[in-house]
Amino acid sequence: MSSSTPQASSPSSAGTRYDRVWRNARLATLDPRLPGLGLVEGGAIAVRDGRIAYAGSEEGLALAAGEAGEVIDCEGRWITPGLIDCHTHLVHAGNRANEFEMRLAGATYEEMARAGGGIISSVRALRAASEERLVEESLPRLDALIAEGVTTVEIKSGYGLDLDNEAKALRAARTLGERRDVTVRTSFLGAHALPPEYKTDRAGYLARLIDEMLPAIATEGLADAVDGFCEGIAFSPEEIAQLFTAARAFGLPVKLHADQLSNLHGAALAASLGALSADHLEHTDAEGVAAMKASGTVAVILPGAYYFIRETQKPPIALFREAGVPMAVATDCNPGTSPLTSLLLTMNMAATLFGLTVEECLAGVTREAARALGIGHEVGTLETGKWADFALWNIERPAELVYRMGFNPLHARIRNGQ
Ligand code: DI6
Ligand code: FE
Repeated sequence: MSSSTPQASSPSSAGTRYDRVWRNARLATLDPRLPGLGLVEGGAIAVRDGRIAYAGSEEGLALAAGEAGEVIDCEGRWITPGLIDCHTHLVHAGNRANEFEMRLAGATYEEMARAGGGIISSVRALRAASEERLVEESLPRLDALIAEGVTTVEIKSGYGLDLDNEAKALRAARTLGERRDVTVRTSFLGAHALPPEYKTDRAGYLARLIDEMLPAIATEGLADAVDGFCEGIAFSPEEIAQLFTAARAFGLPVKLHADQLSNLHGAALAASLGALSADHLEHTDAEGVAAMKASGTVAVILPGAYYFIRETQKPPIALFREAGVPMAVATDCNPGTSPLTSLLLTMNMAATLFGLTVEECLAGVTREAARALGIGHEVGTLETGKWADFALWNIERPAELVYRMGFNPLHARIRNGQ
């Protein structure tokens, strides 16, 4: 084993087995074969070609001199998988602070949505913005997530609601992934709201979604998944079922905003269509939970929206826990119901508001978030073969990541081993 002082030599030196090794670390691997957080004291991670070649005890690595291009002494710091925000609408234009003020004066979210505010006001703003402007407005939000150790982020469309503007938003999301060192996964959320021009023609918009927008977006490879908002103020279970059946025919996985404001049995619907995840779930009942368990659908818990619109109905966490439904935790970053760009604070909310444990919170922003995006085989844990995405923290114990509010103890963020 090398000495405890950092040493570095050329990563290209001949005969090296690893490009880089992080040693003298405490690992929260989130390896599902280990109990709890999958802790390894006195741990090391070795990386080759951007992927984890070894994660475990230093003794197990038994590194010989010259075997690693670079050895980094972590000085006992904690390492977790890179954080994953698996549900965001972070590509949007403008903000809705005005509506926030109206709600403080007594209006409800649903009242404003029905009065033409809400999502539709963000649709007007996004349609008026150029693609480059959208990228520029969204970058600070992405940077805020990255600054806390996020290495993968999901970004939805849903404020365009016609082909050109939905495609513009999805391209902007892809561009964000090129401008920053982060993995972006996109979801097509054309079924977010009825656009103003179809206000009196639901069937017309649904036909357009299925026959025009979805095929074009799928063919251009702009979306990694298809999402929908199943709600009284949005789309019915029957409409969502039609759209998702079409999405599956294009080979696209589906995920659903389900049971957020009322119980339309969206969770059960999502499960019946093999959804990767059902999200929000405040009003989901025991049948919905059982259906999700049977289909392996991840429950994405979004405490930011619950908090911000002062919901009182909590998602059935105890039922998910009993049934063994995996729970992810995400910001839902959006201008209307969750203007939140801190995944650390989101974990605190999930614990404080919904009673998630520290282990559930941390698994929820790593392993289970990866699963909710269908990329659990690539990221989300510190396991051999996965991308070397991880975060080093200045903390004494993992609970600190959940406990603090508005403090960022990130020491370093590694993506693809860099
Ligand atoms: N549920 C939400 O909380 C957001 N979208 C959704 O389907 C709200 C989006 C907005 O108000 O702009
Ligand atoms: Fe959302």
